[in-house]
Amino acid sequence: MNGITVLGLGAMGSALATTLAGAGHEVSVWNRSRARSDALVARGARRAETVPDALSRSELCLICVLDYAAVREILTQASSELRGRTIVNLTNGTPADARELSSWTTKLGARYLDGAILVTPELVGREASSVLYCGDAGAFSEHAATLSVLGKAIYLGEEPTLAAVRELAFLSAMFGMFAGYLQAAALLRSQGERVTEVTPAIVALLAEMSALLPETAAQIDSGVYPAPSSNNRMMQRALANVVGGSEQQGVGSELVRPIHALFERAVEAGLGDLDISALVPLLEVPESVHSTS
Ligand code: FVH
Repeated sequence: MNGITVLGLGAMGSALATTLAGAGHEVSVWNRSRARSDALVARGARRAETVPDALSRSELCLICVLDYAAVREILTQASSELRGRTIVNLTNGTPADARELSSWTTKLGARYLDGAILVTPELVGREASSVLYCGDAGAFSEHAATLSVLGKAIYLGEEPTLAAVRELAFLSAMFGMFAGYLQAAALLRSQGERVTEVTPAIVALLAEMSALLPETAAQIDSGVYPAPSSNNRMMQRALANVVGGSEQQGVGSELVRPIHALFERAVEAGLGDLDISALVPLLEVPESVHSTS
């Protein structure tokens, strides 16, 4: 049982299996739609016809599918095979998902690692690739060298929610950037401009803005918010113009209204003279009303 099992052969699962096989590991694969394993099998991977068969072949089992509902559906088909296995779940999910799956697999006798892949499938196994892990420390140290084939293996700690929260934070930053860019593109098109012509200037602006983030982070961590040259009151007015101007141009304002509302709340709370970093506490819901789902 020295091989590795990969469950789920979507874009990411296929990249994981291909990379592990390319590094010389014996890889067994299973996917709900059987045809998706054909290409890997043609390159030497071993096809498992059922989930129990796939799990029985390796101590180390990676799973990467659409969501945790699918993970649970898959592993439930082989719950009696979980004992003695290390399950590395690289599927995106919430902290509650991770906590629940960790508890369920552990009760069934498996060691559980929750992970988050920080790159697209094309980059798996390349220099730029990093994967976050949390959960069973012994399982991680035993398999760290194997997992490093996929990208830099970063262990965050035993708490099973660590990787999920970190991944959701990264996705929040990424989707925020893309949401802003989609609005920019729609506005440009409303004026008959070519998005490709203006995009290099947007890229330059975003590079300048993202260079400010370490300073913003220090303010957030210290809770000391300076009065900057670009204050929240000024930005609230500018955002009101982004909302109103978009609507005048026939562009939807659904992406920008929430951020305008947050700045409005900041001004009402007396944070108008401060830096954008002062907005973070406004997003923090008291612990007593945290949702567990
Ligand atoms: N692709 C990316 O850029 C990101 C990078 C960061 C990590 N994410 C997460 O990885 C998970 C898988 O993403 P994916 O890109 O591989 O997704 P798809 O190519 O759409 O493949 C989906 C696979 O999930 C299987 N599946 C879905 N539902 C079920 C189910 N109920 N039972 C069994 N398998 C299921 C699907 O099977 P099939 O449709 O081929 O039969 C695919 O194998 C995801 O969490 C990302 O957020 C990727």
